[in-house]
Amino acid sequence: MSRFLWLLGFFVIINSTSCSKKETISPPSAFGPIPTEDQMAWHHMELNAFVHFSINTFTDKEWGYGDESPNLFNPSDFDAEQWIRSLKEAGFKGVILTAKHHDGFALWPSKFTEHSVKNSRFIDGKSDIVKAVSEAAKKHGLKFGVYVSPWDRNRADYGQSSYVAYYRNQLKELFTGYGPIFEMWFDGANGGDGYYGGANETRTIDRQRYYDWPTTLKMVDSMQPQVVFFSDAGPDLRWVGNERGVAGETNWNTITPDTLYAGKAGIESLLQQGTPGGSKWIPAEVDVSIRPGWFYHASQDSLVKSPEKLFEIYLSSVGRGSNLLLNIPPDQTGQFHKNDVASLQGFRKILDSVFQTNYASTAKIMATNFRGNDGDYTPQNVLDADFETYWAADDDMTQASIELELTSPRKLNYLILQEYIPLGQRIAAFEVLLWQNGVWTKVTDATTIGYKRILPLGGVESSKVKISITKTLACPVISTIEIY
Ligand code: FUL
Repeated sequence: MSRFLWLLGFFVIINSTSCSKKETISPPSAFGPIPTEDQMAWHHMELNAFVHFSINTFTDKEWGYGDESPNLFNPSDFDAEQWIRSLKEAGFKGVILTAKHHDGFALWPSKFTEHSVKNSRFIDGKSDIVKAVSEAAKKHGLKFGVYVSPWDRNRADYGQSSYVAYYRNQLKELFTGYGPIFEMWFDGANGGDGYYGGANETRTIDRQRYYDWPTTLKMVDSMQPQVVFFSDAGPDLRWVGNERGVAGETNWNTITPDTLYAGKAGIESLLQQGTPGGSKWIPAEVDVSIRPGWFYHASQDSLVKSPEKLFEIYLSSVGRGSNLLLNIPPDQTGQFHKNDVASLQGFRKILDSVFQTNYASTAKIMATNFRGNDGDYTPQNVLDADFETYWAADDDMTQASIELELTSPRKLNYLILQEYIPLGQRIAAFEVLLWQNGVWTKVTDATTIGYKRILPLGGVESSKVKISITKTLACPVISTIEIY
């Protein structure tokens, strides 16, 4: 090689090195409390099932008194795979089983009580419903969770410290014997009348102190660190304040847990809405039953929620940034009733047809601003299917808008937005405008987005959509935009 060519080559190398070296623009700093990795995994699940199945299924009750004979538990054709297959086909990602409801009957052969499946005539006391369900879930790729009622109307020592030790022993059995558990659910009904080993009386406990929850949760956490704990007030997931399937139209994942106590005025709307600037990330979970009751009652066979009603609930739960925990109670055969299965199938059909073609994926997109004009934060990032890539504005931009131009005019039914919540929840108000007859026309407005917001657009025909963010707690960071 001549000396000249060698020198030329050298310059090319130098030049290309300096061109590709770009100034790094750092991502926005996290704003306020942010989700843990386990909470984030929970957010991504969106749709989970609750299964209330126990002695109550056979006594036609919602709350067993605690004096029921274990023999009453006797499903005629138990098939956990039938539950899980129906759930999987409908798109559910996890299932939470009532391992123990308030009557104290254990759905696994607990060695700490006689009040369990081991004393039922079902398979001569050889059944283990927790095992069957956890294994079916694992086989079909659903995550498994447990409801373990702290209130136990069967135990003679309920109210004493020995009962708390008993409760912990049962948790040890569940959290060491049944594989990974993604969520532990403990409800707020605590204390009242019951059998209590024959005492047949009313017992009240000090809800704040009796269970010593910090010790119990630490114990569970040491066995299975990935578990998220649900209770009325967290620590990982909060109750949404109602059992109708409705999260707040304004729904902050943040809340200050000390402000949550039973009997507080306005507690339900506080749980529904959360608090901007709350001290902890405790998202709301929306629990609701597909039937009027939590347990199966033949008298409610005609009252199963329709696919349309389930879709409405989906919009008011997942569509408002929460997860839906939909209860489907097996009947006395030990399977989901055909009416419930048909509703789940219809629900899936609606979801598939409504969210079939995402017009945003082929749209042109621009934003009033993107962070440091850096390609890592460009608005194009909201169009890919990757939650981890996002559009972010500069730090001082507390208002910004983003515009999409579709390949041709379409009838628009739904808009889906997702904030990149690993950096915190930021957006407090926004408007959606459609280009109509040569002008931008507002079709809807809303407050929070959070993990996901789904807004109806009313079937209006348009080729351009604008999202104008009018109020934020920090610069907006959006992960996904979809238009159907
Ligand atoms: C409540 C319980 O009292 C109901 O029976 C049901 O299990 C519901 C999900 O939680 O606290």
